[in-house]
Amino acid sequence: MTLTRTTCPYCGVGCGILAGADGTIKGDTEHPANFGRLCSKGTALGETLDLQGRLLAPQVNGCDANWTDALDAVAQAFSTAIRDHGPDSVAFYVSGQLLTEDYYVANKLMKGFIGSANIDTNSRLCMASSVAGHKRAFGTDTVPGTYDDLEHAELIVLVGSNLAWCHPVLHQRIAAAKALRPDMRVINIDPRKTATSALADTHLRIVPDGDIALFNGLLSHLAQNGALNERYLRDHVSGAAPTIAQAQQGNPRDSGLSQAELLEFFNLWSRTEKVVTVYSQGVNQSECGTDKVNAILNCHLATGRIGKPGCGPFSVTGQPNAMGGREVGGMANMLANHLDIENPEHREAVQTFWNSPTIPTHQGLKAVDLFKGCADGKIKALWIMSTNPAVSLPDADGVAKAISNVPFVAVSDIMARTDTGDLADVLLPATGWGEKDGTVTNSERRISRQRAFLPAPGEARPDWQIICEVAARMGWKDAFNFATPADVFAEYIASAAATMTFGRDLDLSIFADADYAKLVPTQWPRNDMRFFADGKFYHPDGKARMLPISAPAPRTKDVFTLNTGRNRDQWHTMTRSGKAPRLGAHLAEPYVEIHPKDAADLSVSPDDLVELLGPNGKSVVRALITERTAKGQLFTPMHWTRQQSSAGWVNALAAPVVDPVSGQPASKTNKVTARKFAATWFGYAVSSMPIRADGDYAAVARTRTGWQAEFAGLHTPESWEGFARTVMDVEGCTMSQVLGRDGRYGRLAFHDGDHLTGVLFSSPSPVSLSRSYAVSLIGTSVPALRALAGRSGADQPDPGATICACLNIGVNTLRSAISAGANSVDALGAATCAGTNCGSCKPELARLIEDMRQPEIAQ
Ligand SMILES: Nc1nc2c(c(=O)[nH]1)N[C@H]1C(S)=C(S)[C@@H](COP(=O)(O)OP(=O)(O)OC[C@H]3O[C@@H](n4cnc5c(=O)[nH]c(N)nc54)[C@H](O)[C@@H]3O)O[C@H]1N2
Ligand SMILES: Nc1nc2c(c(=O)[nH]1)N[C@H]1C(S)=C(S)[C@@H](COP(=O)(O)OP(=O)(O)OC[C@H]3O[C@@H](n4cnc5c(=O)[nH]c(N)nc54)[C@H](O)[C@@H]3O)O[C@H]1N2
Ligand code: SF4
Ligand SMILES: [Mo]
Repeated sequence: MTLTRTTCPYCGVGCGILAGADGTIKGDTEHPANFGRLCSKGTALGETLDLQGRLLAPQVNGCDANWTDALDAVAQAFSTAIRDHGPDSVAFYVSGQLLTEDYYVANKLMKGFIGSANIDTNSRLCMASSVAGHKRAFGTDTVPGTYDDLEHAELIVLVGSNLAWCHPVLHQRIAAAKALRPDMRVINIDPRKTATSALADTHLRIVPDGDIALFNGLLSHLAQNGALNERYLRDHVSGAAPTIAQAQQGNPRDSGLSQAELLEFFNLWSRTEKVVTVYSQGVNQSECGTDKVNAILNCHLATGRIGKPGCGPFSVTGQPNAMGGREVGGMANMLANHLDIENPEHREAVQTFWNSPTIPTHQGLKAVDLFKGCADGKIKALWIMSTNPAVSLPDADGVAKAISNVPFVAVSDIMARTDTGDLADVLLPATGWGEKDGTVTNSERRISRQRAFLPAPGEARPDWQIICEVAARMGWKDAFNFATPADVFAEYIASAAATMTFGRDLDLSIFADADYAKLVPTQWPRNDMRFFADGKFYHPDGKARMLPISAPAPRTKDVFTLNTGRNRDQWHTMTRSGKAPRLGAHLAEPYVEIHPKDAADLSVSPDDLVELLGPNGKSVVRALITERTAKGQLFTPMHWTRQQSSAGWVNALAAPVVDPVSGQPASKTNKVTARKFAATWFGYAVSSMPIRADGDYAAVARTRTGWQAEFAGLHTPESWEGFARTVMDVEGCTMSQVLGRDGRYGRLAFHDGDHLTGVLFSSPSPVSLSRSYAVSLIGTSVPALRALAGRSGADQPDPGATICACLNIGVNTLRSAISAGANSVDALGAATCAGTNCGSCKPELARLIEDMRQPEIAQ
């Protein structure tokens, strides 16, 4: 089997992968991001490559169409809107999951040819505050850090980052470095205790948005204790005095930490030269996200701890090409190549290079405003590519309505059914990972190739090609006459060279003569060059800027603060990761982490459902009672959509509150109320066929034998058979059932010939039976009565929810091994093999051991 060298399509770590057409996936030992390591999501990529559910042909108004008709429809709708209402009446909403080549042509088409800056991206929900903070401090959006710095640091501060789940290979690299150098310190700053906290020496549980109070406190401590780098400040930084004065006005206790915790942190930071501060969405996704970024940068600038090995601020990117999108300028407030729309010289240089008829003179609509523009009727034609805004934007139901309000909507996706695709007039089938060629830039500015190792399925085409086809039909054939992604890449590199006269950081000259086919992972500007090593920044005076920042007023506590984020084994709206049975088995339902005292106040017991109510919508999710979340705070994952759940998409609850500087939504601090969901019945179904997510509460997940679903409702269905037939495809199957006398209990089994194809269990209380055992019965010739008994036979111990996704090891198996004396992660690995493949579950193994030592849930 030939293996192709490519790059993982998930997170911004950008791991190298060797992939084969038979689904073989191996970590690339030669890739400098991962040196052969992979996490659970990367390892399971082979299970996501099947064509089930794929969009294989264009669709116009819900019917299969040919490419000519579909592309004509898009070009015509856009051209007509521009003719009748001007260029600002159209918009593209794109994604950090597009490849650089796709991004480059989309940006070129919108800004240089349509003449509007209405192209924004899901990076607005992700990296916008970091971009804005970098620009304010450095004069440009430069990420100075490298992964190597993490391994050479003496102190790593993880702020608002669940690295163990979201950048698992970086987490593994830090864990390995710490094992070699036990003196290395790791501090985790997060209102919630996470899997990442297990790696940390100290978890600082700040209040939500307590970061500024904390870092202002640190700055003022550094100033008070003679720990500033006066020389560095004099030569390379402006704004120090007013910034320090402002910081001294604040009260670090507003961070929610005790005096002792503060002092310990301040002293450790102050005396440790090599500090890397890693930050992510707990910083960016906030009403004061940009200010949080600058509060962190202020401390690094004040001590000159930047531009040197083993130290510096490090904003880790989420998506595989979040960085590439920033580089090409695919955001509504950027031009191209890190240049500014407002600068006439920049505009002229870009327009000249593109030889384009026009160039926008003002910024376009940022994501949240863009969808407001759709709701208001300002946007007449919208094209969404490689993102699922009807799920991922705040006020998701309002956004879905806004999209429906646009007269013409095109969606490019790889899947036939997504919550956003369901609203499109034209669906354009894109080739997905493994089928397309291009480049991505990871968190440390390293550009790597994604290479195809599978044929394009059906009629799918690469995104860059679809965009160029539309551009040609709109009259700009010559400017979009690219034959291959290598041609697009070459033009992009040339465009960066043509605009280098402005002395910006984006120097891609190392790629000028690159052989695209053989391109090896390469950092810009050069593998051995460190940004800011010479103390030169990109403001006109060559200095960096410290910015006076004030902390937000402490929050009122009348409602719950709903924090949202990610699970270890799912990727965003689950269109790909949701296909892998072993990933679905980790956490199979949408849930809310709730503190035991809050649960008690709401009379919520384990396994109950909780209804969350926000200003614009509500959601129903399973209770996960835990002290990991603080009292008054809740946490819910962002992954569930209308496709797999009936009430689990959490952004329905969110108000579109944004950071005023960056326009990034504050996804971590939604204001909600909560109550017990008064279910009168609960159900659990397994089937070899897809199950529909119908009813007041439903959550469907893949299993290794098909699908499973959890159900609950406010009104008990009149007939369990009727309900089973609504949600499962059991036409033509024989049915066996056991019903309770009052109709409140039901157990139904459906056989196709001898084979069990579906089972439904229902009862007035949460259904307690071994899920993994029920799953194992599907497709077997188990007799109905045995299937309906629902208990795991003595010869079939129930392994419980999967913790180790690679080797399929469940929580019950692990608990037994811990009870039998396996009291360390290594011992547990030796006893059960858990954690011995990719290692992504090691933090959870550690947590499990800790939990069993000291019961976590207070009674
Ligand atoms: N498994 C998995 N990995 C992923 C992704 C995925 O979908 N699944 N997505 C990728 C993408 S696009 C992104 S952007 C990254 C995101 O990666 P992360 O930012 O690490 O992940 P999140 O879970 O969004 O949030 C991180 C943490 O911020 C904390 N937090 C909330 N409020 C605050 C606060 O006020 N201050 C501080 N200091 N912390 C706070 C949350 O409790 C949470 O633990 O992950 C990437 N990796
Ligand atoms: N509440 C809450 N909301 C959040 C966040 C949060 O922490 N909390 N995080 C935010 C962040 S950081 C992010 S990055 C966003 C992510 O949110 P989205 O970008 O909306 O989520 P994805 O599921 O990654 O959507 C990608 C889509 O592109 C499709 N796709 C995959 N490959 C290709 C391809 O090659 N071509 C095309 N055309 N399509 C493809 C997929 O099938 C899928 O439909 O969510 C944001 N929303
Ligand atoms: S850490 Fe995991 S998800 Fe991220 S790039 Fe590496 S293998 Fe992919
Ligand atoms: Mo993201």
